[in-house]
Amino acid sequence: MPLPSAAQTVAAGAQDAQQVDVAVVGAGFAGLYLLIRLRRAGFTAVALEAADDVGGTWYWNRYPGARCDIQTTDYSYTFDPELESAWRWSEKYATQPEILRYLGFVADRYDLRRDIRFGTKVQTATWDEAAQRWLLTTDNGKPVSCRYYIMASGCLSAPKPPEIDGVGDFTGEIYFTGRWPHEGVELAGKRVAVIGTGSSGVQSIPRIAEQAAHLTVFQRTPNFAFPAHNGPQPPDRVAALEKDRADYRQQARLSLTGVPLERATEFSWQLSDAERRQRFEKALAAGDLVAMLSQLWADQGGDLEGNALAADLLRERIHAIVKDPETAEALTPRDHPFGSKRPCLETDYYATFNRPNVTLVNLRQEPIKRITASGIETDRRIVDLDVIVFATGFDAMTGAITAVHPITGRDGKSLSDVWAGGPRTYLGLTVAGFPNLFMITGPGSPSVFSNMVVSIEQHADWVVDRLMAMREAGFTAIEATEAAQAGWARHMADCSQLTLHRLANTWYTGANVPGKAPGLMPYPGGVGPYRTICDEVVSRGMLGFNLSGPDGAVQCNDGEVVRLQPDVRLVLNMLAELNLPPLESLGAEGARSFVKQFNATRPAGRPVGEIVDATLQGADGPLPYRLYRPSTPGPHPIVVYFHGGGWVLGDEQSDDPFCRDMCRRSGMIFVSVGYRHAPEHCFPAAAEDGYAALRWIAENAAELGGRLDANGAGPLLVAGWSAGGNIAAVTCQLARDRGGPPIAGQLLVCPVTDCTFDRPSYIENAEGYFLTRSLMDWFWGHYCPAADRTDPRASPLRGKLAGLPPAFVATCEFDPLRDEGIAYAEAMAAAGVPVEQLQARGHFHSSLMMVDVVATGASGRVKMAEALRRFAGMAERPEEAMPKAAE
Ligand code: NA7
Repeated sequence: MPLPSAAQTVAAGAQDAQQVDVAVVGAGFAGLYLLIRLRRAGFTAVALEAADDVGGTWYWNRYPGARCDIQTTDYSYTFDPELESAWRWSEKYATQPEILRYLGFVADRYDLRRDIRFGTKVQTATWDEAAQRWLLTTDNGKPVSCRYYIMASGCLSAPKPPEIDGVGDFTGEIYFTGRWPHEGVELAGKRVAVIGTGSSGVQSIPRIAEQAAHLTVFQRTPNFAFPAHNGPQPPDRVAALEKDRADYRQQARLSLTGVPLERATEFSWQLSDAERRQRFEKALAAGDLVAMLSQLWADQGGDLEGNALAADLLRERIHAIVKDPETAEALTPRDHPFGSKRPCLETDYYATFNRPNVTLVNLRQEPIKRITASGIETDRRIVDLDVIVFATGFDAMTGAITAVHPITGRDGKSLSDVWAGGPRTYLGLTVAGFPNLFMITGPGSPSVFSNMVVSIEQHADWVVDRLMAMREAGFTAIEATEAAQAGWARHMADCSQLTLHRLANTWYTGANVPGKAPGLMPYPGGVGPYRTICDEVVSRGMLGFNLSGPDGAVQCNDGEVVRLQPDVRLVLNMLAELNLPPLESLGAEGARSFVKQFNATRPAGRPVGEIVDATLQGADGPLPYRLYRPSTPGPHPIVVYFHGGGWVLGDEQSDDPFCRDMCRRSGMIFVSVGYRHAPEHCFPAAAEDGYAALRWIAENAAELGGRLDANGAGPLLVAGWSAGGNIAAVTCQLARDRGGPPIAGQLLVCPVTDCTFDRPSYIENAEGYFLTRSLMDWFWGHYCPAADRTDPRASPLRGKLAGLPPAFVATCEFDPLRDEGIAYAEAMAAAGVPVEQLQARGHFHSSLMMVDVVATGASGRVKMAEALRRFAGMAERPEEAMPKAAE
């Protein structure tokens, strides 16, 4: 007899199943809110919860000292103002019992328990393609047949196995912080070990030390921790909330972390030591994770140098508290940037190590060999114990979803298999191949990088709103497309470039679980941007989703929701919000003063060795220039630099941050030339000034600090951006044709190389990304009469290209000038010129110039600096030029 097919088995199982529209796993913050929303939207729903009561993470994590570490003002539901006034938190950081009471209060207030099956674990979840429903089998009671299946199972709910030999041999008591006994644990008079110093360890260690006869802490990696200063809710935070509750909550929703705190805008190098210390002390006094992670200086999160300044201050504090220097040093994190691993809020944590009944064992020096019947044996000692507490963490993000039960999607695909190489999701909410399955705060969503409650509400709202819209439109199935999912993975990777998370082994990246595929799992782009992206998916016709219904109804608007680099997206959104008139409508003077004002708002460039403002001899009189000298000992090669601005705007100072950055990275002198502008000085004034400036700089190289070779001439290079790239390219052609001086290399960044507007990049990007077709038309109109535009001094692509210096050509994807830049690179290569290209994905015309604003452009500048050094015959980058930012 043939075996029944999977579909037949599912169909048979469905017959006696509990039938609901939606099944939810979990009755924590997410599950409870989902039930409220689903019920209000008129869906039948059931929540399946393994525990005997509501609470989720707060049901299980009952260890001594367990508290939230986002302030309770913010760690609360916000969907119902009446609920907000009905509940008062007693502390700034509530204890686990109080949070559990809160969730119980919510469950009662909205009468949720009647829709929750407690003590029930889902054992399998299988998509029934024919019925377009999920069938869930459980370990307790009927299976469940549902149209939609929502995992609200939390990010940190699958405890990690201890991974230490001999656990089973231990004859004393063993506890996990994440599964702490409800009746509590008697520790008085006992010899206790805590393994692990993450948040759970840091919170529980001081409390356990107060009770135990002796506490031995086994630490593998020290964490950054700073005081919680718990107590009553801070009056200023409460006042800010009460002043305008709706506005406060809205600010939280639009913020990066889900907590409405202003982020620091000044960079570390703009502050004195004393100012930095003052900011640090203020954040320390605030006792707030988000404040310490975002209010010191703008470069603390994404730049190693800026980060190290914060880390040093935190390290100093540990040594000030802990009396034994060896213990203090062992507790001092030195192997990861601050914030790259989840920092902890502490109450008496460091002081606890001054107690006579507390010992720290540094597992980096003496790893655990095994657990024995009587205790723990390391390389150096045997510690006899009555109790071992594992504070060793969780199989985070994915563990809660895949380890719970097999999930089988379309065509029998297993979610564990699909995620074998790391989680793949669209928006962290859905997975291609798994129709009608949603995750709340899943991998790929802001989740643990945010105030979870804010993220949970956003997710639940988005999902339930979608289900309502589908019901309205007659669709019964929704599934992410592969293209959208792949795009999301790219966007995640782009966002993670802006952080330092890749430099730490953490549960954020799966590194805490042996064998787990590495990769940053939470979405690092911030809750506000994330929310706008989710909304954009909807406003663009459910972009990246396949919707289907009975009778063959189908809708699929496939595509990637974010193709821009994340910081480019923010910059462009910000510019769009300013609703500026087009530059070309301001007239040349108006546009110039706008650019001046705009540039004044940029972060000041980083310090270089020296800056000199002086004049040089142009084609028809003196021209101003600004020289940037590296702080490394000279002489240095010189780069003659031409700024951007369409031959009309800008000056020798307008690309200041770029010149500073490139001077530091390349270890070369940059001389930014103030060539003459149109319409006062039309073609070929700028081009001729470019060549004249090159000659003058070559002749005066020694005085400028330039390196000279045996022939008395050092490597001289040219570079330029946009119209300046045009001048740089033309200068190379003129130098070749007019007898020098020799040029060692040319760096052309988004250069204008041709006068036609018919390449695809002009069409695709005609309107969108600040530099528009109309603006280019205006620039050309000012600079060059139509009859002259094909002159190679205006359109170098039309000139002879053989014999030009080696080139590095950078182009940006969302730039009208993209294709002519690529065409120039290809044409030079075809003419035998050594050419390197950078085609910057997700960037716009100004990206590579916006130093410290578009941080994702830094990796491009690293490549440019390397190319310049190669052109100049310099092999190694000097220390100062090493990338310090997020590349
Ligand atoms: P964490 O933050 O993952 O901390 C676990 C700790 O346990 C951490 O110090 C680990 O060291 C340590 N650990 C894990 N496995 C071992 C083994 N095998 N041997 C020795 N030490 C080990 O979990 P928490 O429960 O503290 O906090 C989780 C989150 O909950 C927290 O971040 C907040 O978001 C709330 P490692 O660092 O891996 O070297």
